[in-house]
Amino acid sequence: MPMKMTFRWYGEGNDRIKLSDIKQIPGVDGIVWALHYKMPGEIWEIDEIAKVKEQLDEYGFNMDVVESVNVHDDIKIGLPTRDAYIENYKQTIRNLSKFGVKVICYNFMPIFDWTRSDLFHPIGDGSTALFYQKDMIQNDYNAMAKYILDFTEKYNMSFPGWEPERMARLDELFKAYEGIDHEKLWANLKYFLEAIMPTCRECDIKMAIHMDDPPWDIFGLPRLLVDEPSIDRFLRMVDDEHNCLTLCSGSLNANPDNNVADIVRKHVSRIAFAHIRNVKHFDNGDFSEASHRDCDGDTGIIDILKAYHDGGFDGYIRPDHGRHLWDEVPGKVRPGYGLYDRALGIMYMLGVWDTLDKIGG
Ligand code: DNO
Repeated sequence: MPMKMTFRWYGEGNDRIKLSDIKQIPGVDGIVWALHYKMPGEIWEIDEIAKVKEQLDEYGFNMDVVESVNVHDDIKIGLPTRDAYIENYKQTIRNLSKFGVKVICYNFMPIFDWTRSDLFHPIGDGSTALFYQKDMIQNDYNAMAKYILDFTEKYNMSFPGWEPERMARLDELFKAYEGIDHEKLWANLKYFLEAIMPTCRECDIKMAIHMDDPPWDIFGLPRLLVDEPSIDRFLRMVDDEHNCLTLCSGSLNANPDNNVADIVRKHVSRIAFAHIRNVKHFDNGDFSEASHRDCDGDTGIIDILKAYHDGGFDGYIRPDHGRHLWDEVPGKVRPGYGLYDRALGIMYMLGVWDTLDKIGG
């Protein structure tokens, strides 16, 4: 069983889930972690990383994958100040490598990370899930940001990529991105990657870009990693084994035209990190997240796992957003990141994987 199962954890005091709970989920060797209190552009210091290592060591988890070393807006916009932030990023890479980190998951989405219109949408079985109502995410970015920020404030939590300090100056940020079209954003991504690749090689760390979620432009902001041709372009643009993907099945498949299994078959050697999430589509373009079970959504989870298996995938994998089950009500759970449905997702994924191992596919 070459692929390495992981579980995302938001850190002590920042996640109600305990490492001792995660330890009881079969097959999990590594924790996907981050210093969530860091602002984009800040250096992650050795002593801060060491603290997390100590916590993970106590349970025998590896810290090979970091998720959300966020890229400063000045780098995405291509301002002259970007070089200083890139130097900081390189220092963070060096510091992480001292602890054996192998993969950094990041994104290059302007202003917003993942975007949803309802964080606790009832899906008919008593549970709730993240939901995207297309007509609500068209023009009014302030209304959408307010919905998310009211939530984080009410329940005293922060989401990576939704730092209140950045969100407080949204109009200013939108102004700064004026004139940044797809081609400029591609050029700025290339500049960033070419600048950090030598450090990645030296430290043997793979940069694994997360797909844009949802995979289309929102609020007039360009989004790049949206489909197979854009992924092809990205990998060709910086053709280095340290320039990799976090292939997020649910982000891509929010567009039903994207066939994630085909993309896995084509690029398995450049996928450092697999996010497995299932999505259910509605005719009007809305989508809901679903359990990991293949038939509960439209993403083709079994085909995707089989594509990884056939390709001899030996990278890291994790269940992505789950539903909120049982006592996981607002305030008691991070949206999409409860314990139960992600644990069920792991059992489903391992069930498929072990079967393929044992009887072949
Ligand atoms: C969604 C996550 C993303 C991801 C970032 C990485 O839940 O998969 O927010 O962590 O885009 O930078």
